[in-house]
Amino acid sequence: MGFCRSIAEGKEMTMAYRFFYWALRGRGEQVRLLLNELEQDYEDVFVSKDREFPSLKREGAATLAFGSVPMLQDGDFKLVQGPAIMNYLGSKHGIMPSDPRLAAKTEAMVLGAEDMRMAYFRILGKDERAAEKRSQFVEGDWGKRWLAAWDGLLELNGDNGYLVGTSLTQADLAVWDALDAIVNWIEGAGFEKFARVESYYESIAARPAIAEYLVSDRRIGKKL
Ligand SMILES: N[C@@H](CCC(=O)N[C@@H](CS)C(=O)NCC(=O)O)C(=O)O
Repeated sequence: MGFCRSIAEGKEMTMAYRFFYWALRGRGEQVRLLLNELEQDYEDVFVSKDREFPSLKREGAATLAFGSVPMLQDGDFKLVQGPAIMNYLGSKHGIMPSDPRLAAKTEAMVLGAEDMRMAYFRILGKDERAAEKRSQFVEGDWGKRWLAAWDGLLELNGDNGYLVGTSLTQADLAVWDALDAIVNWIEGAGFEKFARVESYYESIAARPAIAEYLVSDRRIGKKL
């Protein structure tokens, strides 16, 4: 188990990460997946809109720099923006490639996952218009844009089960989480003819730490 360690009064203390987000998957789940994969101790601080959120916002720029969650606290360091949190953890725990080009590609893919997640957020809703947008998405961008993109990127990386390089990066979990949200929550969105993306999705889900987390009580998996 990895910890953030500090020395206080001659004694070694362990400090777990604190992760601030709603009690939802949303933009937070990718970070929780990554912390689990990295076997890091963390506390889920579930922020509620009418209680903790206003008081965190009152702390100003040092806490929620843009007035939004997610926020990761690592000791006295606080970081916002989901993709930046993913890249920080990837780089701090040594899964971010050291080659600058591969590192930049990894970041680009975390942002690509974020774009896909945003496309998914935009079609959620209970009204008829939202339902219509969902079927347009399933018929259109889901396969033609997103699955085709991940398929091409996996092939380009040598079909080795990772998006960048020869081992797992934070991008794989960012992408996995957005794929998982869509296939579970958008009716009709499957992997269709994209067998490569499907087997990639399954192989990430089968990683021991991820598989354990996915069935644990800790997971917010049943909520959007
Ligand atoms: N680009 C930011 C977007 C953050 C964001 O919009 N967070 C939402 C929750 S998912 C939020 O805090 N909204 C503020 C509000 O609802 O007042 C990120 O990726 O972290």
